[in-house]
Amino acid sequence: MSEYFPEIDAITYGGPASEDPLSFNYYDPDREIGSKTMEEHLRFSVAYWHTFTEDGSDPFGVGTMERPWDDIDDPMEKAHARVDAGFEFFEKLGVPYFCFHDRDIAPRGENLAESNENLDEIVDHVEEKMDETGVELLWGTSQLFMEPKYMHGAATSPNADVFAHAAGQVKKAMEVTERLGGENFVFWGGREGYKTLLNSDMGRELDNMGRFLQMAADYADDIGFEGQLLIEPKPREPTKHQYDFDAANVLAFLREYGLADRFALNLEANHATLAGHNFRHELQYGRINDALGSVDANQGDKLIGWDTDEFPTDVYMTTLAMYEILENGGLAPGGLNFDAKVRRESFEPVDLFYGHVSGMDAFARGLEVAHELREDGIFEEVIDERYSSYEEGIGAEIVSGEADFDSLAEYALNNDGFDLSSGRQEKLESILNRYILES
Ligand code: XLS
Ligand code: NI
Ligand code: NI
Repeated sequence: MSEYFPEIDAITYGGPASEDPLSFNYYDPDREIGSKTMEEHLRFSVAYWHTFTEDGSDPFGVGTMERPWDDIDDPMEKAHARVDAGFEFFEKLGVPYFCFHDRDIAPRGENLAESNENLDEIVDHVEEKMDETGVELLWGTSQLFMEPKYMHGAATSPNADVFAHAAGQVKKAMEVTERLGGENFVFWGGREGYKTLLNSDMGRELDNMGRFLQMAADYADDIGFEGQLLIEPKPREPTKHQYDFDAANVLAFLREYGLADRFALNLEANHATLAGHNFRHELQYGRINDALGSVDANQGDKLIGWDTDEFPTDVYMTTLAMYEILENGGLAPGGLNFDAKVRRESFEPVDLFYGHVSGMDAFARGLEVAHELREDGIFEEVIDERYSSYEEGIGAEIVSGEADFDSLAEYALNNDGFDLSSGRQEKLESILNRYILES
């Protein structure tokens, strides 16, 4: 079998002083941080679509990428070559997981039956490579947005035949994910949203989306799929308004349709910023609602209003993300999936390695710092102190339910002193910087 990345050796840990950008400065998979190794904490995954199927084209220009499978014309042969290249890449990078959409790994056929056949043939190959390398599937998903039939949505399409087709496609993708031992199955509502309310019945579309997800959960039970079902929020793009806007919106939807026990959230950094939140906000919102399931690790550009899916290199962000993940008790069975792509100007295969290595290092360093911040109780102490008035006296009565408006008004009429304390934001920001830069 040919080697697709012959110029790259396995990436190894070189330590903070290493000047080789094809070595890890911080990611040392076997190193223990608290009770788990870095590998167990971080559960890194490569996104098949961004890494092996994109060509760098954008609305203003054609593809730019040079890829080792470029000269293969037959779509199935090309798909097989990508599987070999993919597993070579995963192994050289040293990631334990990958993620895919059904249509990334195998080409779409003339109809659903042919697409399913293509998928089966490629999945045989994927399964062999998984056995051979030990690389596992973090999650599978269905691509329900690329084909023209999905122009109005899939589960929320006004056309019932499209709803049925989407159900058939997801059914197959779930079977394949189950067969490959996938630990999660993701629903990102690609075109589940609207361009204009002038032609849309939002109530009916949401009801249909609820029906679709209920059927998916039922089917997961039917086939004994024990993985986690995840919904990935995103506020816009490709539609003007996506129904899965953000974590809070998705949780309200799941509760309305009785699905909250069956689905958790797959939260993506760039989607958080598009929704007007920072990444930590979304992670914390998921965590406090017991719904933080998995993470699409990337970052956006603050000056650009769309999903740029850049590799995460902002250590400030990765530190606070890892802080939330540690507070959550980890992500398993979820993980950190690099839903990220190299820029179209970074067209050489080696750039795929640079991108992933820098993202893995940024999260590994974030993990180290977040762990130390928690060990030293830096924020915990300040936050506990800030809310301490609820631990005794009138505060404890509010929390226990003993207090009501009568008793509180009486208390307030006899109490003029407020023992307020400083929020200390600036002090905390300075301590955080010291931990990031020096610990
Ligand atoms: C697109 C989404 C997509 C999902 C998987 O913006 O992030 O890549 O993660 O369908
Ligand atoms: Ni994503
Ligand atoms: Ni995205």
